[in-house]
Amino acid sequence: MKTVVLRVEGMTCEGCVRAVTRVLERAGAQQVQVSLEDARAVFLAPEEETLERYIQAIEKAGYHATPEEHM
Ligand SMILES: [Cu+2]
Repeated sequence: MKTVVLRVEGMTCEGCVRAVTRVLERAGAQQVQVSLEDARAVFLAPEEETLERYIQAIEKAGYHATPEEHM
C-alpha cells in the first residue's frame, strides 16, 4: 500500500468530510482521514492503483481534488 495525499477543495462542513470519506472508501481507499481544516484527504491505496480513480470519485461527489504528494 502507498500513502496518498489529496488536496480537496469545496468542503464546508463535517457533512462534506463524511461524504468525501465515504466516496474514497467506496473507491477502495483504506484508513481514510479527511481534514476540513487542512482541505486534505490522506489514505492508503494499493501500489498499482492510479490516483485518477480517487480524484474522479471526489469530483463526482461535487468537490475538487488535486494530488498533493504520494509516497
Ligand atoms: Cu458540507
